[in-house]
Amino acid sequence: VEWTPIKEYAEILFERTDKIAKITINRPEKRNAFTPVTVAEMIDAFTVCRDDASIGVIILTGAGDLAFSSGGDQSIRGNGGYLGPDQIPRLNVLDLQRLIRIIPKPVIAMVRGWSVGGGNVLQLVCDLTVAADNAQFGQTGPMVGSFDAGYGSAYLARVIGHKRAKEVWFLDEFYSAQEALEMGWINRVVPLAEVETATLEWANKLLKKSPTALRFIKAAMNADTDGVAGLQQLAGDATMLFYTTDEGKEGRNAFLEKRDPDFGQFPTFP
Ligand code: 2NE
Repeated sequence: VEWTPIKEYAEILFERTDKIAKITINRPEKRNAFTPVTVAEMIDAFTVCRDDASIGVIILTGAGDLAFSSGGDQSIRGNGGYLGPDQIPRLNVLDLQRLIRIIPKPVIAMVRGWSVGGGNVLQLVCDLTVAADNAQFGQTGPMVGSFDAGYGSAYLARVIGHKRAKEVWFLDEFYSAQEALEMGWINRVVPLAEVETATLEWANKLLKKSPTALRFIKAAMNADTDGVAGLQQLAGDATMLFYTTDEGKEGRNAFLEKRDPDFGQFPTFP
């Protein structure tokens, strides 16, 4: 497969092949640990994907065979967050988690090697995960004096169950791809050499489905887990569709034409 660069960044790669975009954390010497800069670049790339109607599926991955991501870069962890060039302590990976959740297109995590800490939470919030057979999953927060008690814990409990989620966080052990698959933590395990082919195979299947159907399925599942914020997203998708209807347009047109709207002309289905 030929990957064409979309935009140049310092700490990530951003490429596409046809309607599939690939965002790659590119710090393999640190097992793809992320900094505020890495995260800001991912937020920018995901935003480009969100706005570009010619992109239908996004793959998130890490450079090399050794790691998807090892989480926040502990060497630049400061007092209250991770420090970038501006020295402001940030936890901007939480904004990225939200963006992956709300982007109305399928996001597939493609995991090779270590998927650890905040990196593994990124894997978790992706819609689907395809892992290589060398992948290892774990949360190490309590070991290094950190935790993600949002999606990383509460949502993890929804995905793999409360007992398992507590085991994962309390014991800080690593789980093989096969174990993660059995827990429902990930979707598919394939040999390392086949992971990109398998991920692209799923991406191409998704591209054949109705994007609006996938969008609402994602929004509905988010609404169930994200409370009012999730409902806002589902409602926003409904508003988007409503704006395309004659009934929706009648309200706007009547206002602009300074007349009473005639909503009676539109059928109400049971
Ligand atoms: C990932 C793991 C298990 C890999 O082990 P191994 O043996 O394959 O590699 P090694 O030698 O540990 O790592 C290679 C190089 O990458 C650096 C290491 O320090 C090492 O550097 P050099 O000695 O070659 O100079 N490296 C690896 N992970 C790093 C990291 N996260 N930050 C900075 N440098 C890192 C093993 O390396 C490991 O356990 N890494 C730490 C995992 C971890 O605890 N991550 C942070 C969790 S907290 C978090 O992510 C977080 C959060 O909880 C809440 C909000 C935001 C973030």
